[in-house]
Amino acid sequence: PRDCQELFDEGERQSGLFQIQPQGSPPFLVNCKMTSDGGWTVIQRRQDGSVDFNQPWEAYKAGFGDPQGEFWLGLEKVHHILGDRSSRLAVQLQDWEGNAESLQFPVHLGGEDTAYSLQLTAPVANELGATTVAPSGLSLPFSTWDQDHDLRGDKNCAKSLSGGWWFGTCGHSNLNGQYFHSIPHQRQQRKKGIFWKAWRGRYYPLQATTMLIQPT
Ligand code: MYR
Repeated sequence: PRDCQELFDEGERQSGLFQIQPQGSPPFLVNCKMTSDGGWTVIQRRQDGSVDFNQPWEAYKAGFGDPQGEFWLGLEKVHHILGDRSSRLAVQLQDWEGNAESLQFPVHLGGEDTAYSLQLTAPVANELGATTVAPSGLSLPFSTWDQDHDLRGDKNCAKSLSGGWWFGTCGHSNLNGQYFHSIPHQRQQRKKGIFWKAWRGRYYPLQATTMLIQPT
């Protein structure tokens, strides 16, 4: 099968690790989450701080971590799974008080020649709270401390925060930030954490996150 959705279409209903082979790619293992609306591929999971997410470009490209625990699947694999298809991204967030939030939106991801730019339509980018959005939408490249493509000329978001992400202005979100087991007193520390501003705010380090994709 080329992705988790195809496994689902073949009748698989159990979530877990499966080998897939997207077009033009060698086979590799992924975590599939089977739900009532189909098969999703898990591309990121944070839950206990057991894996260091402050990694350089090559690591974000290839992937790292533990498929049974915390991991980043890797931009090249995500790009292979999505290909040129339009897809849905789901983001699941948990705070330290037992609250959960779940978001879903359509995305398109470019290849390494575009620094794995995330393409969002104008309505979606606006709904997500992007700072400046052209009528044609938002194209946001991926950044790490050693490859700065963020939208801030004066700053390297990945360096002043932590981890690799589709950074725009540094303040929107960072699900690959540093994992804190309790909320640090100092803001300077807190801002390096895992955050989603539109939910718990800029300075609230989240307890757990999962990111999933599904070609549509
Ligand atoms: C800004 O104004 O700072 C940019 C706001 C755009 C934020 C969009 C981030 C969404 C990240 C989702 C990951 C998609 C994985 C395929």
